[in-house]
Amino acid sequence: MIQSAIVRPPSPTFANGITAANLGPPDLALALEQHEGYVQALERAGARAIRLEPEPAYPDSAFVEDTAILGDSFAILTRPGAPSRRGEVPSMRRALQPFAARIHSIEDPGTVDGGDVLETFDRFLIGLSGRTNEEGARQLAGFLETEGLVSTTVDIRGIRGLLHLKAGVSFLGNDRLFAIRELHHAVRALGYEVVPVPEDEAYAANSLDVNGNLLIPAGCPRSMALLGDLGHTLVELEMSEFRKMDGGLSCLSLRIML
Ligand code: CIR
Repeated sequence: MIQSAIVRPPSPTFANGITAANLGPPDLALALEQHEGYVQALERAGARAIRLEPEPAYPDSAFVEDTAILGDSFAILTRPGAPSRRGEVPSMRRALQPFAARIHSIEDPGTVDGGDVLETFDRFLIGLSGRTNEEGARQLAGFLETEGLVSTTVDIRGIRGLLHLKAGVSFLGNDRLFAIRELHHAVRALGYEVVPVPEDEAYAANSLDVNGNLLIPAGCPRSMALLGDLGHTLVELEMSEFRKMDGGLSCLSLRIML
């Protein structure tokens, strides 16, 4: 059960963040509205929202998921792959202190973005990407092992346009993953059952289960039909302004199970 979720609204510098999306600049007022809709969906799903202050010094700081990986009693603070994002970590350390009995940290020269880390029923998948390097993945796997958890790397560096592992795959429960075509082979080889993301709806690959409610970006009707037929309770959310900044649903929160 996800008890709480850390979120941070976008700040007035939001449009200065990193993006390769080519969808134009985000509208801050609309982004704030969409963020509020997201937070309300989390709360309706039973997760208490812990709202951090906006951080104008860090334009990408609304994407809180990239700064930490959480277990049931520990946190692993990341060292984000983009140097402009590393200053987001200290305030996340402070926010996590009350929840984590143990805090580990990825150290230089390792880099990890939380968007590359997908927790499934039996292990964590760690994407090797332009943001998460081999040394970061090695350190992360070591911390997870210390905590009694298993992990496997998935190399996404050859997949054009895929920023993070979780931009291409989400966990649907049991051994089932919702994945873009480019990842089918890799995740099937690991023993997962694949639900294919419809070709023209790749953005839906970053869907997020919150206590049995599957949050899914608006504008993906084929994914809605497919996942609805599989029995999921769906919550559709407007994400256009975050998409412009290469962000998806999962990256807007850090979920706490305690
Ligand atoms: C970045 O490039 O770092 C941000 N503009 C987007 C991060 C999205 N994070 C995520 O999907 N986990």
